[in-house]
Amino acid sequence: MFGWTGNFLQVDLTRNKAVAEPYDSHLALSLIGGRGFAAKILWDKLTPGIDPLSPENKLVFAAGPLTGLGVPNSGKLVIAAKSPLTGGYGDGNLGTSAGIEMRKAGYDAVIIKGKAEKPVVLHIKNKVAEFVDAKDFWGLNTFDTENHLKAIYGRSAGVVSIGPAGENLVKFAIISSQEGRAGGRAGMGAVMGSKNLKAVVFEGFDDVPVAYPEDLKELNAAGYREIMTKPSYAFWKQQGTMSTVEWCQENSALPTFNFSEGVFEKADKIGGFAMEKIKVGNRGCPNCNMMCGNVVKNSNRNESEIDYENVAMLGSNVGLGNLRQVAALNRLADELGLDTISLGNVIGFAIETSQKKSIPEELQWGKYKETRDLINDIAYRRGFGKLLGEGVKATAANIGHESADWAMQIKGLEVSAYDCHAAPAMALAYATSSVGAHHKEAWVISWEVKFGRKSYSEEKINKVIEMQRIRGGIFESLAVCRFPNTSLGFELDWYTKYLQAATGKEMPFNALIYVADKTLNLIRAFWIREYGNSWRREMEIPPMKWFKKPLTTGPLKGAMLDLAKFDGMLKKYYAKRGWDERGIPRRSTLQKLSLPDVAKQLENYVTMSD
Ligand code: PTT
Ligand code: SF4
Repeated sequence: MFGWTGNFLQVDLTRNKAVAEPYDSHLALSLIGGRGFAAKILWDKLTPGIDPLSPENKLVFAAGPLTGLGVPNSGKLVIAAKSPLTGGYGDGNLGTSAGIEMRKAGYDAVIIKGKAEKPVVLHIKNKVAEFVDAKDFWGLNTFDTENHLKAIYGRSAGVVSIGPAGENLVKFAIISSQEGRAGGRAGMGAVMGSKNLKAVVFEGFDDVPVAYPEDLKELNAAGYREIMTKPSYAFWKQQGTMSTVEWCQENSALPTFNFSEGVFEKADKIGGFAMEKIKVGNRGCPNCNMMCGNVVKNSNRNESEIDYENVAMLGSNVGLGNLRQVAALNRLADELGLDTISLGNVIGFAIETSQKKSIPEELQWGKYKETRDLINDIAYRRGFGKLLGEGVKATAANIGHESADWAMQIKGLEVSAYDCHAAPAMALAYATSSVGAHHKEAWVISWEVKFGRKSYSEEKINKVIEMQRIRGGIFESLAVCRFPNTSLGFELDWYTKYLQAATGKEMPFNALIYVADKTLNLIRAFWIREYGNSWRREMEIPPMKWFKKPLTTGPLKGAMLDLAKFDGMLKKYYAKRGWDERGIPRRSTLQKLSLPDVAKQLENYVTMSD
């Protein structure tokens, strides 16, 4: 095989064993890699119904056929497992040299099961895996862990690690790399912590076999050049995702006061231009010439790498309008290994619940020190932070008082940073995302703003599906960053050329769409297998706040979603997907996608339609 190494590595932490598992070209061609491989591995190897924080869970690191080959923006790695936050499929996409080193070590994916008796670091150096005592690392934050490990193994080693949040099994703990890259919103860091696995160090020295190495080299150089010619390239390097603050403010979509409003009176203090004033550099993933991580000086006089989501969720959503302070909270979350999106949600929820006097804790909007202390309490599971560390859905269930209405989550995952009072298509994208309310698969809101916000039309459903296929299917399975395409307009046909040069196989765009549908249906089947007949459409209805409490300020004052219309839209979306009215794939759909065995197995867990 060219482009793929043809090997997975199976690691059992209980037995201190690591065994290579070859796989065939059929699997490579039918699911490509990254998310496709992760979904298939979890479907095949994970026992349904297991506790996500038990040794039975499988943590998968999966790269794609372009990883490690110098392709533009290909320094990404998919991390997946059954999510402790949602009980369904969870994954994240992390920018790290760890994926590149993993491939050079000879593996397209590493699958980790079991639980180490004592904390360990897994060190994979080419074909050899060793289990290193982590007593000197356990308790360290993610920055110190990685730096210490690089001092031992060298700066070129690829390291992923967890912080105290992952060790303490906070349900939205992430896995971190390179001081500012974070992945696995749905609690992948907690899964790693439950296995007593502090970090994985990858070192590889072999070349991945490539079908047409000279062609690939030329294409890579041409791709980097082409990216630099894109009209928005210069501004992207200036602000990265941060210009979204101003855009959301203009369009009443900036999450404010726990998604109660879409505009924030101090938005200009936390936006892209405010960021430029405190910016000291750019950072990012390997193999990227459009580095989007904005490095700024924070209020603790050290550096933070900030993105839009982090700033909106730890800024406007908790009422904080001081960017240096927001950046300091961002750095704290990175060090502790907490997902900033879920974190901003649980804090916003806690403040709103306190203001409504539904809890004894007294919390206020926009208080830096109070928020910082709460973040530490969440990571170390102290006081009220212990409950908040379970995620907003579980916290609301514990508190009661109708607080589920303002617990901003879908399928258990806290919503990303776009207010949807006036964005039905974006709400649909959240509702049907493969991991819970994440924007990664269909950032449809910018298209929706141009198209018209009020309608619940078929065009909107089609657009969500199109985006999910490209972003959630193709880019996640290639395990390549989507930003060159989605933010700068780097054309999709580059990727079919890269694939051909790397693998020698012609994979036209239509074939990639088929793989995308297959992957997304496999993930859907995973969720349904876990939930069985308790799965229902209501699980994909967004939080009631967006339907019951209109915006009270800004140009779209009075706007809110319509429940009956949204439900109708969701049903139509299911029909277009070939799913029944509950959102369960029909037998015929799975058969069309060459997943007859999945259909057969699913029948043991849920009543299916033809
Ligand atoms: C992603 C989610 C995002 S999406 C952001 S900002 W974004 C938050 N970043 C966090 C962070 O930082 N620190 C922290 N402690 N928690 C954080 N949680 C949030 O995590 C990320 C970039 C970004 S920045 C985005 S949109 C794009 N995402 C891609 C994707 O999903 N797939 C893909 N093929 N390409 C992508 N390119 C872009 O990558 P999750 P990263 Mg992340 C500090 O993983 O679980 O999906 O959560 O990986 O290396 O940091 O790159 O405005
Ligand atoms: Fe990473 Fe940003 Fe470059 Fe994408 S554009 S590869 S997220 S640094």
